[in-house]
Amino acid sequence: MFKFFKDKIGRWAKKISEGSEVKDLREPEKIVEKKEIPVPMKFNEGMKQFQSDTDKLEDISEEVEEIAKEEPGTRGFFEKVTSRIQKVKISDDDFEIYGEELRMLLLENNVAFEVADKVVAQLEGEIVGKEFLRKEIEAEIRDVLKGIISDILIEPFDIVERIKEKTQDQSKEPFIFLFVGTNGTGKTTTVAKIASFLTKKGFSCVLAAADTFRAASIEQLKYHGKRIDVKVISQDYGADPASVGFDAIQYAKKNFIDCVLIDTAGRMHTSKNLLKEIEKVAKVCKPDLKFFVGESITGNDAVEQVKSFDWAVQIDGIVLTKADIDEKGGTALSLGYVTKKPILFLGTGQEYNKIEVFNKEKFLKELGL
Ligand SMILES: Nc1nc2c(ncn2[C@@H]2O[C@H](COP(=O)(O)OP(=O)(O)OP(=O)(O)O)[C@@H](O)[C@H]2O)c(=O)[nH]1
Ligand SMILES: [Mg+2]
Repeated sequence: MFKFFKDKIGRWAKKISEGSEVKDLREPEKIVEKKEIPVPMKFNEGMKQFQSDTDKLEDISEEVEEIAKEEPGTRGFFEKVTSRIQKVKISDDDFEIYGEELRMLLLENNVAFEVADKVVAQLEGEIVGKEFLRKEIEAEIRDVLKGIISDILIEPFDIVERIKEKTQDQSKEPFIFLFVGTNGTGKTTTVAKIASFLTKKGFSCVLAAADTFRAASIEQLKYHGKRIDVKVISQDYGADPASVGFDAIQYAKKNFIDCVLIDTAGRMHTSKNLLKEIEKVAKVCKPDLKFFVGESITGNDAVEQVKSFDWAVQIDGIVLTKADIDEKGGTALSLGYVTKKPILFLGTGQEYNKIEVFNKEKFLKELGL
């Protein structure tokens, strides 16, 4: 997962560190001219001379030891050491080039324009004009980027706790989930995966086959229900989806079932009528959580989708499916940024157990940050 982003960010940070303005830390009179360097020089002699030349510098003994372990080769001792203590400053001009490269890199990796702009502008504010030690710049830029991206991703809440809060109450009201999204993003599979996840956590579940539109959708949900041993409430094709959801809630109340998961038909985010229909399901069923199910691989299009569904039903969280076949990873950033809603689950395959509770730290690591 997310391999592309990871490799490229590393290379970009390296490039900016190599290409930026280089300043020599040493005072001018202490700079040892290249011609004065005896080559080849024994390590101990070199060390002594270097230390007397640089006694005002910070402790670099660790680096020197590291260099000493290097194969004796073409690079002179001083060349090796000084290259490690050079300071690098990223100027406005440097950033103009590298910032643009980063923007392109983010866009290529499915990060939406507005999010890429924000990341680049924020990074510019934090690194331009600042001095970095050359050997540390790559790590420092990664850290700054990590902070920026971490702030964009909304911290996910614990759905198990949310369910407990509601279902432990004496009212015995079931906890209701509504799943929405465009066609084929993985809603039905996600309903089954989350029901299976919740069953393992000790909650009883019922599924509502509220996709009464697509051919074979009811049979598909019933097939999943059978395999995970969860009851499915359905009506006929063409029935009102809100009424199917309502039936499932009544069934849950009567049978003391903890959770109702309502599957809905995939619909274009541009269709006002279909968005009105999903609004009605939300009004009638009053879900506790409304999940937008989007594909990790969709990129910029998913941004438009999530905006429409959020506008129609005010989503509470996002499930990103097909993360297993996404090498980029930018969609999570974009959706989180435009909705200010958390990613709660990642779909990572076609089996029921291929669902992960979204973990920000793990995700940042996957991105190589
Ligand atoms: N690789 C992979 N495939 C997935 C994942 N989630 C769903 N799928 C596959 O995506 C396809 C569509 O899944 P569905 O669950 O039917 O999607 P849907 O959103 O309900 O589709 P509609 O009801 O037609 O809108 C199926 O082949 C699923 O097996 C995932 O996390 N990873
Ligand atoms: Mg479906």
